[in-house]
Amino acid sequence: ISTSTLGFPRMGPNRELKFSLEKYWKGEISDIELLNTANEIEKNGWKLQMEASIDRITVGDHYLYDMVLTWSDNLGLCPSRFQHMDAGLKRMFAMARGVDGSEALSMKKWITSNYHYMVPEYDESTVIKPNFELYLNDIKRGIDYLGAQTATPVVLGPVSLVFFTKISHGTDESVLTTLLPHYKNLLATIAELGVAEVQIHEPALVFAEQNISHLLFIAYPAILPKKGPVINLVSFMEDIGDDNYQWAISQAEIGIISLDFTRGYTMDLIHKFGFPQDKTLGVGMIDSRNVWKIQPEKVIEMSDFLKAHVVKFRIQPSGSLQYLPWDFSCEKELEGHPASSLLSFAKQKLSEIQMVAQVIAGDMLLMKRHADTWDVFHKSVASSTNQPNKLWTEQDFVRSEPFEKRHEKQGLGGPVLPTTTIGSFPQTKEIRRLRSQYRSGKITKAVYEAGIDKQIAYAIGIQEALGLDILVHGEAERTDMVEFFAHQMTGLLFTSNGWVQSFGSRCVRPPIIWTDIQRPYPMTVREFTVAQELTEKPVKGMLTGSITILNWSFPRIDISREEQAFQLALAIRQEVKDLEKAGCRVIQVDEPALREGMPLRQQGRESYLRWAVDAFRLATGGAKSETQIHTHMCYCEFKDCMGAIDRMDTDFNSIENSRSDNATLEAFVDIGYNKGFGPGVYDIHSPVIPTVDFMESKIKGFFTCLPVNQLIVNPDCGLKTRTWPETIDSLKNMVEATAKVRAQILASS
Ligand code: THG
Ligand code: ZN
Repeated sequence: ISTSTLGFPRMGPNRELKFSLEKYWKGEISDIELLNTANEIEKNGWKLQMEASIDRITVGDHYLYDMVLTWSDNLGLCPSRFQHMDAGLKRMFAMARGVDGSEALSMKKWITSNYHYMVPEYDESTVIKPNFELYLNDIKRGIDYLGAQTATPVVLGPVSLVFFTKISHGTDESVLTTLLPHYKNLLATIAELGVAEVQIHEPALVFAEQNISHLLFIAYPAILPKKGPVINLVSFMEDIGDDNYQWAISQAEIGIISLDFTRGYTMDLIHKFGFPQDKTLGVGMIDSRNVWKIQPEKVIEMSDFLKAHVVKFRIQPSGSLQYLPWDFSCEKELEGHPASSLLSFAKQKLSEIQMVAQVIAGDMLLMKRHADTWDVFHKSVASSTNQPNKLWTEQDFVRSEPFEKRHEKQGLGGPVLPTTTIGSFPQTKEIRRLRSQYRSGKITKAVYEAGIDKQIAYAIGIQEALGLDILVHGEAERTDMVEFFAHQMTGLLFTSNGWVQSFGSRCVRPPIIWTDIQRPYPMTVREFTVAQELTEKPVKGMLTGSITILNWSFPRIDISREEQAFQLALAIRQEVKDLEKAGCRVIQVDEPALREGMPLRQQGRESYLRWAVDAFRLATGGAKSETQIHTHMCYCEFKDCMGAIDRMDTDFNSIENSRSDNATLEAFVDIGYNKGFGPGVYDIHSPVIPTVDFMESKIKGFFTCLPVNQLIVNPDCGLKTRTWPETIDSLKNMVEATAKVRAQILASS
């Protein structure tokens, strides 16, 4: 049985690409040096895949920043504000990060994952001017190293490129038509290189409810060479839906269809429409988005299924391995841990692919060994923890009184239009140094805490001076909003080097949910208390919600995500109780990833939103009526889950808004949202200080949608990425703008 991969992590075993990129951006190394590093990492990955006897290994896909960005740049798809620059790396990075005065392309979450892609733009001045020199060189290097039978070029398909592009001139069809001749040429050039196969990645196929058929029919087979490499049509993250599946199996020029069997309803499609005998099925059954090794019952099920329905197939990951860290064996602290036999990072996934291929080929001894490993886990690890089942009742999901009653009791004595911030304040060098000294044991806990308390005092002092109404302690003690909480719970594992690219050079280290989750001691009460003792004004307790912790971790696969979300929710619920006991009157439970976890397909959405919102309600339902519960959400469109947001039953909700006019606000008004609301009044990501006038009119704009007493004034989230001077100047203007609006309200009443 043959095997294939669809992509490998690009950061390198020790994030070599990240550090090289950051040096290059600072002007410390040349583009040659940057490319050398990238090529070394790529070769390192090829070597591992070759040693694992993978039959088809991808080449041409070692993107320096992002796949969509590189492809739009190679095609010359350049918005007018960057056209004064020569094509090349400088221009590509300018599009990714912005350059004096020209705003970067916008960034969006990549299909239900925590990876982000850059949104290409097509405007009236865009002229498609392809330059595939670098790409073709990469492919030649791949062929030299791996041989033309193994090296498999990756092409981002034209339909997906158009699908992800923001088009302000023409239609998706007209842009597609412009692109097609260039795709045709490129594929012909690749064919001349003599490779056996080309992967055309068409992730847009999984957006089955947004009809892309017309684009597929125009694009294929117009671009495919009559002779040459076998075409492998690749999709991932979901099933591709009835229409796209039927289209794919009917294309004579497509020899291989790669599908994701770890999410969505892919098996149903094959049951329904069959799989053609003359094509090869790329069976994406090794989860490229989770470190847990496949469950034995899944292997058996798939083996039976393939025998019954498919003639030609190969075993592969469900998508690129870029969503996984590089190598588990680098985790020295987990050496000998039972996890080491059950978890795979990218490198270990390669052996997992081979293991599954051999089991499906009939090696039952291997199967038994794998099943035994899981057995040991269930008998000796998972079952030795306390199952928190039935630790909650119906009432635990409901606040003791409805919003109107709570609202009356929550008067904090502040003015109308209370001002606040989302939670974090600038993470200075000094703060980072303090944390790292503590982590490495260079300073004692007492010294560390004294250092943190100094930061808290500074943050409180600044907020008092600015005249903000609801204060925050500033989160100096926190690195990542998930990591910080996960570290203080039992049942999760941490890696020291398990980095996964989030966007550009930025990475995260998702925790691994290992057994049942418990919160043995308060996680945030100390810092809250330090802050609250310094001020008469209410200080917000700042928590990360259970859905966000779940989505930004690697969850277990042997129990449901719902069960894990509820376990996490109970931990947060205890924290809410302890914060209340410490005198906290306002508690914010952030859920930035709530929307991201929503399945693409309509049929999965309702149940997800039910348990996800239930988990939030379990976390916050125990709060007293007098306690104001806030939440904060960002990075997404909310229109298709407004009912769910309402059902979270928070007293206040702040959302990232500054870049979306009033559209998000209007969506809330449309559903009759009657609780407190804090749409961001300025964009934190821009270094420009927002003026008083700008924010005054922004706030007044909100009145056209919502009554004054429902509003709270806050910026968007992310102040931790800014400096103190910028933060202070911006917030000063925000408070002043609010004061002006308040005065006008007073005068007119
Ligand atoms: N935490 C986690 N996931 C996230 C976010 C988060 N996903 C989406 C969103 N926020 C944006 N993502 C990031 C990811 C990484 C970074 C910033 C925003 C970042 N990382 C540091 C780096 O790569 O240098 C590493 C940080 C560290 O040392 O811990 O800055 O907030 N889980
Ligand atoms: Zn946010």
